[in-house]
Parts: sequence; structure tokens; C-alpha cells
Amino acid sequence: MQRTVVLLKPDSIQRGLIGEIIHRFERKGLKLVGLKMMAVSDALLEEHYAHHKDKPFFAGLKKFMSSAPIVCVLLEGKDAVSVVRKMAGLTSGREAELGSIRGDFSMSTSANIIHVSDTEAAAREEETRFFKKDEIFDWESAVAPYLYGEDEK
Ligand code: FUP
Repeated sequence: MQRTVVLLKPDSIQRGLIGEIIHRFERKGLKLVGLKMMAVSDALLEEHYAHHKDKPFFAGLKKFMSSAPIVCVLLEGKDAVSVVRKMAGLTSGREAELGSIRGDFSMSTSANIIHVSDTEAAAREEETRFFKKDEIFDWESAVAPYLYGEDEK
């Protein structure tokens, strides 16, 4: 099964949306295999957002991401990367589809509630960036037979 990383950004915790967002992933049938709160350092942000380092919004992005704790979530499921991307919606909360997390909870491109891995390769990198091995739990889901058909496992 595929894994993907979700970061619940400072606006999520400030607005009291952590439970609501994790609830959506649980109800969808994604398996929670990692969960922790973190004060994200400048060094980690520079690594995570390296592709944005020359953008005009980079300084603001770093300030925003360290303004309150973030919550790191590791989810597992079939095609988890694309499923979770769809659940997050487009980057801008104003353009994101209603029903998606950003579409339902955000009015902004910078305060957009959530980061999700955008490719399988990024998900693998982000898993090691945000989680130590002993913070990842390989537990057996008792409801797996009710989430997937035999041919989907
Ligand atoms: P996404 O993959 O949807 O998180 O979007 P990007 O990688 O394009 O952007 C990463 C983060 O940079 C966004 F979540 C917020 C910030 N950003 C801005 O603040 N302004 C922009 O114009 C674009 C991105």
C-alpha cells in the first residue's frame, strides 16, 4: 500500500480544524500510520520548500509555517498520494472545489490549511523528512476487508 504525508499547517491548529481534517481521512478509509505535533525549524522548511526558495512568497511562507505548531500525518492506502491530493483540493482555497479540504475551509493561497505530498517520490522523501522510523506504526487494520475488494489489495 502507498503512503503519503500530510502537514496540517499553523492555520489549521489556530482555527481548531485538526480533528475535523483527520476525521475526513479516517472516514475515507485511509489508515493512520504516523501522527505528531512539531515546531518546524527554518532549516527543515528550507529543505521542504527548496523548490520555492527564489519565489517572492518564500519569506512569508517560512514565517507563516513557524508561527504555530504543525501536525504531521502519515496515511496509508491504495493510491494514497492521488486520493489525498484530491481530498486537499487546488492550492488556492478560493479556487479549490467545494467538498475538498481547502475548498471548504480556506479563502487563501498562503493560509491554505494543509500540505500534501504531490508525487510518490515526494511522499517517500517527505516520510523520511518528517518521521523517524519508530514514529511509523505498521498495524493491521481489522476493517481492511470492508475497505477493499480482494483484487485491490
Ligand atoms: P501545493 O503543492 O498545493 O501545496 O502548492 P505549491 O507547492 O505550489 O505551494 C506550496 C506552498 O507555497 C503553498 F501551500 C502556499 C505557498 N504559496 C504561496 O504562499 N503563494 C503562492 O503564490 C504559491 C504558493
